[in-house]
Amino acid sequence: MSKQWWKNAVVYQIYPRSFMDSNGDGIGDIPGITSKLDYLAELGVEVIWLSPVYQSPNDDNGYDISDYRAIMDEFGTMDDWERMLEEMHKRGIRLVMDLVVNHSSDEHPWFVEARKSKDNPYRDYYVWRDGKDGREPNNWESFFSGSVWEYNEPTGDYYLHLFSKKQPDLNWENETVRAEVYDLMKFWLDKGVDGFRMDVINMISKVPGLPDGNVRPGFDYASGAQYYMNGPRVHEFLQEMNEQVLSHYDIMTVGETGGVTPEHGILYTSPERKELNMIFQFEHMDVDSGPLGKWDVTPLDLVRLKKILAKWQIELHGRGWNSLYWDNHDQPRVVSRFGDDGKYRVESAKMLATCLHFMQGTPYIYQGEEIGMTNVQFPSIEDYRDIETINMYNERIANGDDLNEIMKGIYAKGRDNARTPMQWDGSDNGGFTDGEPWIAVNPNYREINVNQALEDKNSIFYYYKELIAMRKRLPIMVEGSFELIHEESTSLFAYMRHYEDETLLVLNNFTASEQVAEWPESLKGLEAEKLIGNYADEKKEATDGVIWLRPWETVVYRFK
Ligand code: ISL
Ligand code: CA
Repeated sequence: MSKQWWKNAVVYQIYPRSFMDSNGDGIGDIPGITSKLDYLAELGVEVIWLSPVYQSPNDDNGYDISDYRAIMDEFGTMDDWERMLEEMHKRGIRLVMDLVVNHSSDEHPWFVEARKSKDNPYRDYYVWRDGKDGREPNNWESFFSGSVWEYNEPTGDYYLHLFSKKQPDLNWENETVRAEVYDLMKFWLDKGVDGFRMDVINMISKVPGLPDGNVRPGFDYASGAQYYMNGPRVHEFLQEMNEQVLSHYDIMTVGETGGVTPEHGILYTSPERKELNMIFQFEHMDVDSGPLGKWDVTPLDLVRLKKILAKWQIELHGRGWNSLYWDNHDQPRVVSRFGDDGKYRVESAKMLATCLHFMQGTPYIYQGEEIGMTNVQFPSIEDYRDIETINMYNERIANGDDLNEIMKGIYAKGRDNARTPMQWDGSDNGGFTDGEPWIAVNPNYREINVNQALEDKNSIFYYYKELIAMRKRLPIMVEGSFELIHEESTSLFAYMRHYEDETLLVLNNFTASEQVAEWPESLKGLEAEKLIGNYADEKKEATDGVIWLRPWETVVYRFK
C-alpha cells in the first residue's frame, strides 16, 4: 500500500524541549512548534520527526515514557497536539512520532506494578535476573555508565536497563508486551500520525542467557552489544509489528539502529521483507573517535568517512533504502564537527549539506542545522543537562581523570551541543523564551539566528531550501546509482551519480585550502552544467581537465 512518498521527501527533526517556548517557562512546547510551522513550510520540508512529547519524568528528556497515550504537561495538552497536527497537515507536512519501546520509564504504571513482587501480573513485562556472587547478574555496561542492572529491594533481584536506571528494558519475549506496543502504535496512527522513528529498535531482542561480554583490562564492565544488538528474534518481532500494525497504514518508518552493517541494513529495509522503510546506521558517526569510544576524540578520518558512506550507498542501492544524516539530538553540530565553525562557517555548512543531500536516501535536517548552529563550550558541568554527559563526567572524576580531558570530550561530542535552544533572532535568549531557558542559549545567537538567515539571500537557510526543492525536480537525486571517485584523497569527497543518460558530479572540499585533482576520464570533453555551489562567482572553466576547488568549496555539475 505504500506509495513510497518518503523517497523524495526531506525530514526535519524537532527536539521539542529546545525548539520554541510559548509560555515563558523556559521549556519548548507544542504551541511553540505550531507557531513556527510557516517557517518550516518556507524551508520546504515535507516531514517532521518529533522527538518524544509523551508524559515523562524527563530523566532522559522524554526518552523515558511514563504514559504512552498522554502529552507531557510541560509541552501542552492533547488538544494542543491535535491542533499542531492539523496545522502541519494543512501545510502538506507529515508528522513522524518517536516510538520508544525498548524501555519505558520506571514511573510507568507497568513498572510501578512489576517491581512490587515476583507474582505481580506485570512482573514479566520487564527483564529480571538474580545476582551472581553478591554482584550484578552479568557484566554489561549501560550506555549511560555503570552496570545495566539495578537492584530492586522488594523482589530481591535485579532489572535490566541498557540506558538509565529510570529506563527499564521491556521484555519483548512476552507477547502481552508486544500486543501493548502494537496497541499504543494504533492509538497514534488512528489519530493521524504519518509514521514512527523507532528508538534503538534493534536492541529489543536479547540473546537468551544474557551472556557476559569481554571486559577490557582496567575496566569494570564490558559491552554486551553483541548480545542485544540485532538479536535473535528482532526480525521476527518487526515482521509481526509490520503485519499487525504498519502494513495497515500509509506511513513511513525509520529504525534507529546502532551497530549495523549494510548486510543488516538490507535485512531491515528491503521491501519484500516487510519490516521498516529505512534505518539510521551509525558507522559514519565513529570516524572521529579512537579505540576507547566516543569520548576518545580524534581528528576526522575523511577517507574512512567516504568509504563507509560509499559502502552504504552501493550496497543498499536497489535493495533497501538509506537515511542520510549528519546531525540529531544525540550528536554534536556537524559544522563544528566536520566543517569549520569560524571563518568558513557558512561555506562549510553548505558544503556538508550538498555532500549529504546529493546521496541516495532520505535526508534528515536537525533543527538549527539549516542556519549553521554550532557546538557550545559551557564553563562548568553545572551548565550541562544531559544524563549521558553528567554520568560520564561523574564516573571519570571519581576515577581521577584529568578535568581538561573530560571537558575536551564534552565540548567535542556531548549531546547538549545539539540541545541548546533554537536561535530565532538576536533578542535575549535568541527569541526562544521570555523566561529562563532550561539550558543556556549558545552565546553566538546574536550573529547566528533565523531572522538573520531569512534576511540574507545567500544564507545557509536558502541553500538548504534549494537542495530540498532540487530533490523534487531531479529524479537522479532520488534514483541514481553512486560512484565514489578520488577515494584515497584526504581532502576531497567527490562522487558521481548515474541515472538513465545523466551523470552528476558532486565535488566537496573538506579543507580550508585550495585543492586540485584530476577530472574524471569519463566526463572529459562533455559539457557541464553547474547545478549548485557555495561560491557565487565563477571559477576556472570546469572542463579544462582538472578539478579545482577553493576553501570548503562545493559544486555540483550535471552532464547529459
Ligand atoms: O547518544 C548516544 C551516545 O553516544 C547513543 O549511544 C544513544 O544513546 C543511542 O544512539 C540511542 O539513542 C536513543 O535512545 C536513547 C536516548 O537517550 C537517545 O536520545 C535516543 O536517540 C535512550 O532512549
Ligand atoms: Ca513552555
